[in-house]
Amino acid sequence: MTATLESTSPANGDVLGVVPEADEAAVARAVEAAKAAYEEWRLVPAPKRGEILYRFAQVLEREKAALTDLMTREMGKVKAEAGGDVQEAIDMSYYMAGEGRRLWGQTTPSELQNKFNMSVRVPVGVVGAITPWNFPIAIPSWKLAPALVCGNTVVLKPAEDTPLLAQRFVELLGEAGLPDGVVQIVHGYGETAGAALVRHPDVPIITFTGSRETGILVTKEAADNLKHVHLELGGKNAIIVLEDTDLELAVEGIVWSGFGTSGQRCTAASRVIAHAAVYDELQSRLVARAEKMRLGPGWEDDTDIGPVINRTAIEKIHSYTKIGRDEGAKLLTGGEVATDGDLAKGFYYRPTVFADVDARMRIAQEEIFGPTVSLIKVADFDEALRISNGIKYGLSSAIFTQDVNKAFRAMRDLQAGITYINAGTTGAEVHLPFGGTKDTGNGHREAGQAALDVFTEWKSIYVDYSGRLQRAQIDNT
Ligand code: UN1
Repeated sequence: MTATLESTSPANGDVLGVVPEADEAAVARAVEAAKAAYEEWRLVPAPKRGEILYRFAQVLEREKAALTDLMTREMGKVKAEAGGDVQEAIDMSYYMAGEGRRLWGQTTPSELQNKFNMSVRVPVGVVGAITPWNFPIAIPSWKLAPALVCGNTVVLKPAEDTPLLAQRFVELLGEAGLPDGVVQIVHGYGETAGAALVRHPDVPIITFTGSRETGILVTKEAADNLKHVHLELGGKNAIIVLEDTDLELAVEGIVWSGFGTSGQRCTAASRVIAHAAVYDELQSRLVARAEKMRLGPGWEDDTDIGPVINRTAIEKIHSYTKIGRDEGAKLLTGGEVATDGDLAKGFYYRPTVFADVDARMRIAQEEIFGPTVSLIKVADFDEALRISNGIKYGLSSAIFTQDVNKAFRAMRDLQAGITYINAGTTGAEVHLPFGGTKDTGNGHREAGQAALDVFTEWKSIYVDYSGRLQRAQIDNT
């Protein structure tokens, strides 16, 4: 009997479907099929590959409502955010479709007469893509759209919590005209299916979004085969609020980035660094807003916060509430699992705000991946910058201020891959590079033009039309 994986809703425990679970042999078969498909796919002209992505974007638009609904059930985020997740995939697919007619390289003069030099992008081969559950449609598109337009084939190992959405994603690629074999999907856990993919010698490149700890494991496993490894890992992103700012706007930004997707974004704002002059007022406004938020299933219109993904997640989030209290932070609101009525059937955590947080506390240093925001009071702008940077991650950052000088200093000095001025830490657009510094990654970026660098190798080509052997760097006269 083949093993299976059940998809259940974090909102109420409903069983949504069942998919086959891949063991090492199944992963090997998927890789073999993707490897066979590669020989033809890499020769399909890039504009034609792009046209398939264009059609895929159209298919996603057609399916947006159905995918949005499924996402509220399988992953749990609220309707508006689920629609946004699908929209990111639509945007990315249209964007990368256009790359089919660009994929620019360079031409440059030669040192020698009658010689032509250029560089072109070539695909890498079979891409192993390991994707998380928090953006179950958007993140597969961030990886697959550029990988495919560049001429790679893909084995996708989606998160075990959201297999049905990933399955739909791959089916729709087929509907858009992607030839059989070009994308393979394998379901399963990181320790089994994921590890088999990372170790497989015929997969020269792994792209992974997930935790810092797993990213390190992936890097180690991939090292023996000298694979390319592209990592998008955690964040401990801060919003700085200076004394000159529009406080209501800042609160809006904190609510959206701190509690949106129940805090389960790697770009989520889990720290707020506020100037002492506005700290008390900010604190009371934020608590008032948090306490008004309605928890519930994502598909209900008046839900503000959906469930978190599973039992392990809610236990981890709750353990940080205890850690925060033990460390001496002041719990202002939330800090508990919500169990009233039907909420008891799912994994709902109340939006949580800690005040009097010292920047060195664990709740201010470690990624919680839940609706928990820590408030840190500072005396001035320099201290705010120092604290914002004083973590091991470097994904997103934000500052609310009307002072243009400080805004420009923040743009320069915040150690992060993304900086927002007068907005929260979330909301990246697909045509700019996405990723972070320090332990958030390993120097690569996805999205934007930067994604092409992940999914291609540069090849330099020299064409000598002089009719004689010219030797670069050697005196020919
Ligand atoms: C993630 O949390 O892994 O900028 C990605 C944002 C989204 C993407 C987040 N567009 O918040």
